[in-house]
Amino acid sequence: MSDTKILVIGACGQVGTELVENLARTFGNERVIASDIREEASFPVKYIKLDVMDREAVKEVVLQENVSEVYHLAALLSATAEKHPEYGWKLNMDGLFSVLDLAKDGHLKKIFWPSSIAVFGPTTSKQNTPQYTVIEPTSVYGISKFAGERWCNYYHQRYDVDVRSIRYPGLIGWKSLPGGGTTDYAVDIFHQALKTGNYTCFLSEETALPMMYMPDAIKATMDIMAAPADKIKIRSSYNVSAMSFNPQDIANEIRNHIPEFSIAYDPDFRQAIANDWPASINDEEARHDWGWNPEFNLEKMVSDMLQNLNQNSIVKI
Ligand code: AKB
Repeated sequence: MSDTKILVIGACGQVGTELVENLARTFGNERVIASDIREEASFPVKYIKLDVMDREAVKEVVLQENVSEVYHLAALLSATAEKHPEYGWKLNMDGLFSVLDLAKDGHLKKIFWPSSIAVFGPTTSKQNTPQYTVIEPTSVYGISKFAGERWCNYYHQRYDVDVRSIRYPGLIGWKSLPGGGTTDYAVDIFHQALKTGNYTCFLSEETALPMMYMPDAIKATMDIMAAPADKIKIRSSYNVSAMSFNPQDIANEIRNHIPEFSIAYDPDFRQAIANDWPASINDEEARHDWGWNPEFNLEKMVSDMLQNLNQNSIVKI
């Protein structure tokens, strides 16, 4: 821990915003650097504008700042990548190679890179989807994440790169607005429930998807990175899960706090993406290998989300 220096790439995103805070709290502000494509950003740590597609710039930051570990979060999510397929593939893949090659060349000790439930496709069993199964992604994002998983495993096997990965489900948090994901209805719904008392959902009411509250996602991310290397048996990416619900489930739970809340359903292009994803995930390997154990279920998450959005006046009622 004494010589740990962490660079978070894509720090301004939904995960990065909270991950930087938690890493700074654990390791100290001076041991964490936040970076993203934006000119400026407000973090409790040093911020550097960085384009992950610029390999030389990434290498320069890693060497100049004596970075030992990279959390590489920058990516185009599912819905946005469908609108910009070539850029989505390029950003998601070239960005990963920028970081993997630095580790291969001995400049990094450890890498975290997130995969996603998006790697699963319509030929995968939807209920309690296992770690090892048929994987035929149909979205640009899912294809890039599955390819990335195979490259992470290759770089570990061939070059002994210590890269660790988890397949994020839909993530829900109150500290940042969502950024182009198919599961992001589950964030938007809270903001609309508090602002207007109603929400029109872009997925159908019975579309069940694997979901996770952000505190659990941050816990999984930091736990897999803290685990001894010999505990990480899977070097593609681990299934992780916390809960599974559909838009009607979360609307009903919100109504337990806001009785007058109403929801309508108007599925758009994101319905086709969601239709190919699992409804629930089996994560027994993550629980066995490195002690994964989520804290939040739907009831606890809804209560915490509404309390924080209210208290932090992020949403004007
Ligand atoms: C998305 O919806 O694209 C992401 C994901 C499931 O990885 N939240």
